[in-house]
Amino acid sequence: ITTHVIGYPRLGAGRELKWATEKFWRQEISASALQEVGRKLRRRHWQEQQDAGLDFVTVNDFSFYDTTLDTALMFGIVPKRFGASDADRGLSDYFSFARGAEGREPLAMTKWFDTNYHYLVPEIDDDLKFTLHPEKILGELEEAISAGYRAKPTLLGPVSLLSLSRASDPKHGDPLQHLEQLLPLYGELLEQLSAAGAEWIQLEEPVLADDLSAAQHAAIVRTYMKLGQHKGGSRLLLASYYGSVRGKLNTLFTLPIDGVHLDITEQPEDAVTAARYLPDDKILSLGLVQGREIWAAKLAELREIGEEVLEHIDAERLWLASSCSLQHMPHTLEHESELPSPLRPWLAFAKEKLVELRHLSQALAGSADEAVFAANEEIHRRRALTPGVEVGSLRESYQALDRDEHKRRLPFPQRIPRQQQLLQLPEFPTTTIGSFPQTQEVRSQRAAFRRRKLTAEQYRVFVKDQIRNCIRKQEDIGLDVLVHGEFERNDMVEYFAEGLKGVASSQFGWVQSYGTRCVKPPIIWGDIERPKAITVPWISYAQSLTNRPVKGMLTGPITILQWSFVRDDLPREQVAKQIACAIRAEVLDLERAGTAIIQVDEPALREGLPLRQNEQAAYLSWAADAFKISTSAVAPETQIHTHMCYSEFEDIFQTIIDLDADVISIETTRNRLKLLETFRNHGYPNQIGPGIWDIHSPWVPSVESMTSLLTKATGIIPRENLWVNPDCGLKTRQWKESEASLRNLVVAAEQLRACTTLS
Ligand code: THG
Ligand code: ZN
Repeated sequence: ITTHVIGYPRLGAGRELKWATEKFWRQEISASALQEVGRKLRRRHWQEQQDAGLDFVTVNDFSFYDTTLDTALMFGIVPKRFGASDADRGLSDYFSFARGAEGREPLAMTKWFDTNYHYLVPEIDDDLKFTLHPEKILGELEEAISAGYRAKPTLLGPVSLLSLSRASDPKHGDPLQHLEQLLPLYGELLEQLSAAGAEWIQLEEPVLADDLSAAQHAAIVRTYMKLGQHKGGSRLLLASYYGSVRGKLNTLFTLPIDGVHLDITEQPEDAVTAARYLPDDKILSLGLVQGREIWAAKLAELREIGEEVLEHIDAERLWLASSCSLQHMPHTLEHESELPSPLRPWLAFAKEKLVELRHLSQALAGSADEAVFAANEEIHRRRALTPGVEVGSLRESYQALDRDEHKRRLPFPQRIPRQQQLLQLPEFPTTTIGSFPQTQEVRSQRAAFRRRKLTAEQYRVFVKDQIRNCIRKQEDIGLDVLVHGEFERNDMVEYFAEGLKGVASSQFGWVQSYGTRCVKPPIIWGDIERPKAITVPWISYAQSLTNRPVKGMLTGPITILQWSFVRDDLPREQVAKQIACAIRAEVLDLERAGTAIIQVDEPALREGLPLRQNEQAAYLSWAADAFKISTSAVAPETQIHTHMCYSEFEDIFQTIIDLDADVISIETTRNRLKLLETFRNHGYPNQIGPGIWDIHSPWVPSVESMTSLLTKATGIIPRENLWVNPDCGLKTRQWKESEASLRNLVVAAEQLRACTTLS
């Protein structure tokens, strides 16, 4: 029984690649020094795979930024603005695709399937001539082979590569039309890998788990019929992941490839089906160890699946693997010393998953370490009984809530006049999204507090100082609805997680989000309880400084869920509702403390949408419920705001209406006012704050640019429903440009108010 992983985390357990890359960007180290860090990390990660007893190490899962970018460059997919495609680009050129350079926009970045990883979108010019640049993959293969590893190179397959790309000119539509031009280069690459000694080559086609279009389906068949002729002495493993391939096994099994990798974590019954029909000339790679969850495997269950599979195929044709690349989880538990004690044995990060694979393969080969299996069973038995995992009193209150408390007491048309009577806001009220610049000082004071160099009291005094300045500044600028500025928060999800029971934080559990940027997702392991108010002291303090309304600022339940590792012993829907109950309590505490406007942000609502259409309606329904549980307990006089930044709203529009927030602020500056038209066309009934300042750019928008956008907005949305705000938080901006921009924004709102004839 052969063992391998689809891919391994690449930044290093201490995020070494991040630190080195950022040093290179600041010109503190040379390109060759950065290359050396890359080499050492690859070597170390292969050694970890070998030490754990895997039969293959995976090669070319390494990247200095993103493997989709690497694959695009391998085939010369470079838009014209970057100049002629050139075989040996240096590292600086490489990073310019990701980060832009003088006069050159970077490639777009977007979410990678339904993970929290983001990839760079290859851009295909209409007249692009593909060219082969295999140096990276060949170099890494040579590196591994010469170091004595049994190396399995991997790369993204052509159908997924093209499906994830976009045409530079949108009129030229479907990038799949380039398949015929691209295939010969993939063929040539396979021949070169084969000549370089690759025993197996892994081609990744994650699109296989999507709802394939007829064209994609045909492209898969066409591609592998053709590539099967170019593999030389190598063998081809076609890898699917992020879900079941469902009805596509028949197709895959007729292709001239040598093995199929299936992610069976979603539908374990796929394993036996596949084994039963597996043609004699193929191997089956069973992705049974969770590649993107951090929970220790239930070894007995997986062993049983393996045993059933072995009733249909010989051990030589069975491979065991992670379901997908392990890049979506932290590197190792080894350095964690502050996890709550019962939690630790429940977890397995990437390095620990390798050991799970070894134990499974040994067991299936008849030499199980039974003590390990017994201990694993005991851990899972005890986990269910651990205090905090299931809290009876909480479960009862969640159940009780499920019935009828999802709705505001009055409909919007009756709420809004009451709110207005209380708030007395002018037409076109001005506000911001929540955060103000996190200066170096704010970051370093928080770091000092975390390292216990600052007492809690000293830190509190510091944050209050920041809040006071921020309120003064906003009053001076003339904004109508103020915010406290969020100086006490690091990452918004981590911040709330720290205030909740049933949620743990790791110390080093970083996961790559994109490039060198990482997140440290909280670990939701038990029933969620909010022992005391989280934000109320800060908001109350801010409100005590001014007569203008200060918004309470909260992160919504779906975003907290989406950006955490979630327990695997309760449906996500129920975890979402538990978080919602905690937010609901916080909302009520804020209201009790006199907060008239409470904003509950859901930037991740859209990204939680399942890939497959038949799962989408159920998700949208419970996601909307969770938001409504969070926000519906308040009096009709209390105004609920929400904010969403990524503007692919089309397919979730009814849900946005269903949220029934009194005011929604959205990003509209980049796609002009198209989004507002969408809101109008769907008959959006409540108030809207279209972002009129693109905070992602450092430019200060002029008054005219903003009045122009607002004037156009009044042609689409009734003026009494419009708010005036930037399109996102100001956390990453500087104070100087923020202040100048907000002053212009206030003037723009005043001009609109003065101009009563416009409509
Ligand atoms: N928070 C969380 N998840 C997220 C986002 C978030 N996922 C989606 C999206 N936003 C990802 N975007 C980013 C943007 C910036 C950073 C990470 C993800 C970032 N990270 C710092 C770094 O890697 O240096 C670490 C931050 C820290 O030290 O806390 O800048 O907003 N949860
Ligand atoms: Zn935003």
